[in-house]
Amino acid sequence: MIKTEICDLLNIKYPIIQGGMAWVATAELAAAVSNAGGLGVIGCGAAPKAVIKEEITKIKRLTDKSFGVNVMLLSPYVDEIIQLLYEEKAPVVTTGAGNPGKYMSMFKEIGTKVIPVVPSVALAKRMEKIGADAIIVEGTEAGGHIGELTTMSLVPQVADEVSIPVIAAGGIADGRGFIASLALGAKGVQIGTRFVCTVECQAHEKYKNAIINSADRDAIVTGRSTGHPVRSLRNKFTKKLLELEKQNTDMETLETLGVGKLRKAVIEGDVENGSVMAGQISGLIKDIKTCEEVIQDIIADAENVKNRIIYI
Ligand code: TUI
Repeated sequence: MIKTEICDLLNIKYPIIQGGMAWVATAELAAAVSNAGGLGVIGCGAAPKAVIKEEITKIKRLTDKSFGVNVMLLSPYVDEIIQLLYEEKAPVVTTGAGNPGKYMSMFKEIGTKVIPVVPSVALAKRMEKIGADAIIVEGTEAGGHIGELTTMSLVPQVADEVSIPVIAAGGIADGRGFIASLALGAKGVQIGTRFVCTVECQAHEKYKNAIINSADRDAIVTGRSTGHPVRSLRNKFTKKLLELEKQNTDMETLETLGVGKLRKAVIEGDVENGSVMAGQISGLIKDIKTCEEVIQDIIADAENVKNRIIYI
């Protein structure tokens, strides 16, 4: 049985946290992950307060287990979302795409565990200093908005520099990735793409199939030229973006082109003209399982991998 300090900190059975993916990480998905012994996380993306309030009401109906809410700090609604999470006393808050420093004291006051996602050692150290309970160290293998360093190189560097627990993210989808993360010094993992391809995930079937049908080199990066790199599956939309980037198209035009494209793919199922955000591990994912099966398979596989390592 694999148990780490993350389990006690977050009141969960397995140290597996579900990525707070915008549009994808609804109350249904998050509740299924929490009911399976991990930490389900509602993804706020750029949704307004009323939408997230409904999701929180829903998850409280669907599970009696702990859960988290991911706040995307570039959201125009970030202040009202934070206020909502304060009122609702969210058990766990993860943050992405920025520095949650100015909200930390509010959450401390109500006992909410705050776990920022960081792409560097410097930010990890800053987060520890201002009172983060743990940190999610996300490598560039991840889907969506990404940093530059790989999980393999970033996780051990952060683990050596902070005392709070590290959670590895980016490129993890099975027991091998889970054990590798622990070997690098992490106390748990955050998994996104693998949870997209689950029965309980409400994303369009075509989005799930795009991941299942993808191969190793299909999860590519656009937006490097604007300073907002995003990883998604190669399609008509990424081709157009990359062409425009090559022509040195201005940042504003490129950013405007991205607006509404994640919704287009996740909700409408337009996997050609929409943004199919997914990580590099997409090529490993071949089927749709329940969240319970995903977690049980990771844990069982992790035990096997662990035993095999001893015989090297
Ligand atoms: O946030 C994510 N992944 C995301 S957010 C998202 S929505 C979006 N869509 C289009 C463009 C931009 C956002 C889709 N996927 N992952 C966590 C993450 N956070 N990765 C990298 C970071 C990060 C980057 C810079 C965290 C902090 C940071 O700090 C900069 C600073 O010092 O303020």
